[in-house]
Amino acid sequence: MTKTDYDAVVIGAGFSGLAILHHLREIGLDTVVVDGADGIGGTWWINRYPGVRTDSEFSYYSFSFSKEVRDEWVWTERYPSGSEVLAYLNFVADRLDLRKDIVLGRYVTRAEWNEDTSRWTVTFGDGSYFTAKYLISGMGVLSQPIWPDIPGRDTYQGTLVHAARWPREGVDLKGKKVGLIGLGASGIQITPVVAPEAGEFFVFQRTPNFIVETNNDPVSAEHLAEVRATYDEIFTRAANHPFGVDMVPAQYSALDVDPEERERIFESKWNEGGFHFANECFNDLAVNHESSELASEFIRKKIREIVKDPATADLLSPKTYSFNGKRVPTGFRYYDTFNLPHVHLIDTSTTPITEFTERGLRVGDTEYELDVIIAATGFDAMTGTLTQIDIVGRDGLVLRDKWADGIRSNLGISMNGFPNLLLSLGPQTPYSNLPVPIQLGAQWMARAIDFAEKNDLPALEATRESEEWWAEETDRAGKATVMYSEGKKAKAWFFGENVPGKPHEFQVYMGGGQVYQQFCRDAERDGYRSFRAP
Ligand code: N01
Repeated sequence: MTKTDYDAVVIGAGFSGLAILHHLREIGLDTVVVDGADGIGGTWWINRYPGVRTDSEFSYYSFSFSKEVRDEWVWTERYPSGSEVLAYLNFVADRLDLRKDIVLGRYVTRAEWNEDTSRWTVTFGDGSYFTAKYLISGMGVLSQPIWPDIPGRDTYQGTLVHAARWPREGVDLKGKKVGLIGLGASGIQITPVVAPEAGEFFVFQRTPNFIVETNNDPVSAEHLAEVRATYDEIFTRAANHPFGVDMVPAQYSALDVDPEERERIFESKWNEGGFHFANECFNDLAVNHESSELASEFIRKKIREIVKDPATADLLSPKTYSFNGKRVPTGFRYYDTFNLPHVHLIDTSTTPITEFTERGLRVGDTEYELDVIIAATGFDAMTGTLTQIDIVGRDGLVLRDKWADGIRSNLGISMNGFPNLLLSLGPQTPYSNLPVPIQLGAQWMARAIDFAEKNDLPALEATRESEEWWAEETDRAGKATVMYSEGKKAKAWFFGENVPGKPHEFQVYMGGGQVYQQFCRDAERDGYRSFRAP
């Protein structure tokens, strides 16, 4: 008979699922990972849009816990492509012999806690099920794509594709009239890669972003050897950094230096590329509106230097919010793309896209005929994957209903009413380069379960008090950043504003990854009392 009962069921075979499986095996737990997809890789299996790659450098966009993996895997690019990260995760699965405990092609539709047996029943789309004492979500934070709320989507007769559901067989763009809706991190990666393929490329922009441009260099053998030799220090620095990157946080404010010095620092970090600009110039670009505005003005100047047409440069320059007011995307020659004669930037901030038509998109009185429309319009972030399936806890409580008026969790890991349900990267966890909190979270979880098993705890379950404390701390930390402002404020997924009906609250913890990890260590030192609901 096929086995159906386990100590732990982990949903999701991406970075989280692999790390959790590895660490739960270390404490002797009989664990299975399930995933609805047909391959290992999670986000990196699903996301195959043109240009998909990391926007963190490989040295800290990877696991540190396996010396074999560190020493044997060969990274080829400073910012690895999606296919390289996917290959890395498959290598991790093989090298750590994880594959035999991963079941693919099983989509979870429901998970229900049984009070009599103190076990979860995890049901799949085909009606089959597994049972387990512990249920762990590794479903990712940005896995539930959303379409734009533009009428007439079914009317359109051309090829319509969502960036996060790019067909495995690809999309023929050669010489085609292509339209792109959405300029978050996905659209910004798509733009420079699709533009040279397309015959005409129409980029529909509602809100411009501040983009930190970078070069993507090949990784030399010397650099790889140096990273391998110092990986523990790299990971420790990333774990102690607010955003989980291997960078030394700047020590002073943008307001502490004179304008010439400020310009020199901005320029040198801009040339280092990507998040170096965001993290290493000054210590207050994310928390002080005046400093953030100085960085904004520097980037606006860069846009004017790169983009030849002044009107296009002006449109690409955000004015309604300042730098760090939204999640900052890394650009790989994004701004340069707008110098190509067949690339057209269409401003939809004042006249929104009115409708899909049979042949394309209408904006006000103008119809744009398009062979292909790409929607890079984002995700029901942080909670979407958890609320779109029925997760039923104690006394029939459904997680979706628990969170209807606001997220409640202890450290984004556990919810009152849901015994032995643990989340990797739940809502209210840090805004970060994600492999760092994923690895630390998997290790914390393994220690917590080990403690629960050795001490015969009835279950790991957040207390109500801990949920209120964490909701207040998440709110306080978010409101201390430039993401929050009564006046000049960006509309963004981190605040739940991109999904109609979602409560407007901080979905992520903005107080710093290192601060969050300290809270997790404190809970552990305290014998997990805030995870022992009466
Ligand atoms: O989605 P987004 P994303 N008409 O929500 C626009 C991670 N990620 O997939 O800003 C016109 O950021 C919307 O416009 P506006 C990363 O954490 C990481 O790009 O609301 N436009 C916006 O421009 C990221 O933050 C990586 O005015 C419409 C866009 O759609 C997160 O995923 C790569 C519209 C949505 O942007 C999400 O990024 C990719 C409409 N009706 C993603 N509706 C890497 O690290 C929506 N929009 C490599």
